[in-house]
Amino acid sequence: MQRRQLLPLAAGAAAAVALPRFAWAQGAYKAEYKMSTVVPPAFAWGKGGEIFANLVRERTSGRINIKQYPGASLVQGQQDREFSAMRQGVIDVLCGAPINWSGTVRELSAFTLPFLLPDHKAYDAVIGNTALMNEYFDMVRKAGAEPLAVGETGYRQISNSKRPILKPDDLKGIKVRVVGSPMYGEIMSSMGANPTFMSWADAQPALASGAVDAQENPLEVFLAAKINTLGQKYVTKWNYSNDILLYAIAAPVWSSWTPADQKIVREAAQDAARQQITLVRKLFAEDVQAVSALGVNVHQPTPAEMQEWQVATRRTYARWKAQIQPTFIGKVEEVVAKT
Ligand code: X2X
Repeated sequence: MQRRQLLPLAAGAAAAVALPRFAWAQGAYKAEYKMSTVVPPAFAWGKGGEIFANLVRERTSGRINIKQYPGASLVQGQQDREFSAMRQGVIDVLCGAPINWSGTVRELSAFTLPFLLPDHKAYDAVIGNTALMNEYFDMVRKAGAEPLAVGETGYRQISNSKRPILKPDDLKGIKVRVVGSPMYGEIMSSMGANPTFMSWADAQPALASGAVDAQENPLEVFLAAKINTLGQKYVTKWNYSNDILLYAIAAPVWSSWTPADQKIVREAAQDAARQQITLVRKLFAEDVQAVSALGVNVHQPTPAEMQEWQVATRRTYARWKAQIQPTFIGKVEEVVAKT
């Protein structure tokens, strides 16, 4: 409605004078659309946000100006508040990991179950499955945002300051910082570690002071944040969880744009997501070498060790599958089983 009222404005100034003043206010584009990212463009997923904002600015000739706020600064660093802040109108554009929003929209964290997506082949089969992703996108719409595209935040690996982690028992007594979902906490506690929930902003000082011994993040994050300088000496590349990077627009913002601009923005997000995935995978392919070169001990589990991790997390997996979205996750499992 508002959009239709606005369209004649583009045709000429004469039409504009004829319209009541409130039509401008309701339908006008904002000078700036606020995009939250947890990490800045020095990290692959922050970069994915930057690429998107730049493409949108270029392709709309500046009509849609997306400004990136890294460090989740729009929510004072509390990344778990991003989704509710988006619903309240504080954030217009999301470019983030749904695991961070699992307290608000648990079903969106469906991809993060331990060892659900064992490798990139499985990951691609899932995000490339149109029926599955349409179902997921419908969940995003129900939650109040228009989903545009899916990138990859990256396989999460555990690091610590104490000892090599080769088997579940090695985690006993290790204090580990976890993020987002209580599921990550339960994965750790089920194996005897002591998890503490913390935002990314708080994680680095906690590692530096020794308040926690361990953390889990993609190795590109480890490298970009120089986590090795915070006493983290041992890494296990166990690929236990990989979240999507979801590009989405707050529903009221989305509906304030013309269909032509919506199309541009959607395509820009798809292009940005493709570039972001290429970047994150290039870094993934090089990360063992890059982290080892810093003098960090990197362990790559054998198939038998991988089996042990899966067995150790099986019960937590089942519990959280039931709590998150069992039907949808069942379909994800079917797609993965065929890879
Ligand atoms: O806080 C983290 O560990 C991070 C950057 O990986 C997320 O936002 C999930």
